[in-house]
Amino acid sequence: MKLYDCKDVVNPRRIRMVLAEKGMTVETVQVDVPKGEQRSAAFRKLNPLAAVPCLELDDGAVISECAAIARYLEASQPEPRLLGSTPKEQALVSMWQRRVEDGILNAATSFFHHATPGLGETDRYRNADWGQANKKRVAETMDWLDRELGNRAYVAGDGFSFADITAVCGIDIAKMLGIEMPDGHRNLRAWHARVSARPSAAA
Ligand SMILES: N[C@@H](CCC(=O)N[C@@H](CS)C(=O)NCC(=O)O)C(=O)O
Repeated sequence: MKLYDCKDVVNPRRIRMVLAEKGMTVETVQVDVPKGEQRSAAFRKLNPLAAVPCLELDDGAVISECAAIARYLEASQPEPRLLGSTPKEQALVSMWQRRVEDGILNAATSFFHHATPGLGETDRYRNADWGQANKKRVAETMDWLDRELGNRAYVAGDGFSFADITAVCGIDIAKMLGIEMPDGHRNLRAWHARVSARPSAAA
């Protein structure tokens, strides 16, 4: 099994955190995303969408999309559970994972690609208004999450899950882009400190 990774960008960190939480190690190949290596013909054979992370299995199958990779890793090594145990837990993790992926992580990266120089490609479609709308979306989703975290310790319930991994990676990349957690968001800030203290957060 081989992970196509890049230390400089946000999505592969989600998978490095899953691996760290599960105590799994896999061979990794660094793909230089800032230099555009993911757009090479060789890499597009692995992932036609030209994005990392991807997990190449020993039989040659390639899995991309963090949620799909996390599902594969959870099925391969179920403990500790990151995608929930009961049907209800699994549905709540899936729901919140998607909400924070869309409203924080993907919104922050859309801001990066549309309203900043992004990765610098001249042929990439850009719409600065769309970038700013996504910046606003990150702030709105942080407001929502702050309210939700008044009722529970973690994003999807009482236990740490893949939804927390996506949220902390999204919030950290948003911060690097200048979108900070507001000072008044005490629940969100306490949750962020709790999750950032886990050894996997350094992955
Ligand atoms: N939905 C994908 C997103 C993957 C993605 O966008 N990865 C970024 C790095 S964080 C990438 O490789 N971008 C390359 C590019 O924009 O050219 C996932 O969940 O894995």
